[in-house]
Amino acid sequence: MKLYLVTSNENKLREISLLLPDGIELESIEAVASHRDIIEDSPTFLGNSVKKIEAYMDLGVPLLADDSGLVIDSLGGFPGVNSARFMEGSSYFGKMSAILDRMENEQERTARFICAALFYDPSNHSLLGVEGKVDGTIAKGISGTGGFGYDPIFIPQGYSDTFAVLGDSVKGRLSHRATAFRRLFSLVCLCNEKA
Ligand code: ITT
Repeated sequence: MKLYLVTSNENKLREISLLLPDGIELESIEAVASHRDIIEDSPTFLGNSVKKIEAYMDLGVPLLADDSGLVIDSLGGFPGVNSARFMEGSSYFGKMSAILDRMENEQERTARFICAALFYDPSNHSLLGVEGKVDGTIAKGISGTGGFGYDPIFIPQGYSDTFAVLGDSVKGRLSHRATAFRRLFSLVCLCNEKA
């Protein structure tokens, strides 16, 4: 079965491609349709994920979507659903520096990445949704070159380096996205077997 991921973020496509079970292939939606602007103004990750699916439902192909972000407790959940739009146009180095400045004297550094993942089956118009999360803390500085986005400031629980230092093998085991899509793929396979 071929699934189409609604994203313009190549890093998501790469990370999810590493998780595919036998029998499932993945392509970017932009391989079969031109880019469509999606207004991600829902207050929840799930709500924004639904908007991504709705934007391409008319194509009649099986779709996947991922809405995700970094939630920092001492900043009241910021940047949360606004993780991509916060300081839009600035580099991630600039965004991470701004966050670290805001947390300069903060001892409470707990945070988590959250991912709401959805599968849309056009044969019966059904949606399957799951959420994945990974707990951790915000580092005191920016380090590492792996991953993307806020990976250079996020230290997953049980480790002392950031996701960007730890690299794909650790991130692929622990991350919010890996947890969500492993669950989602097992549900999709289960539904396929029963169909
Ligand atoms: P699409 O909407 O096109 O899928 P996007 O990058 O805009 O791509 P989101 O709307 O889900 O995706 O925003 C997620 C943002 O949260 C993303 O741009 C990063 O800033 C951050 N983020 C999400 N997952 C992350 C991860 O695994 N590592 C680091 N940062 C992440």
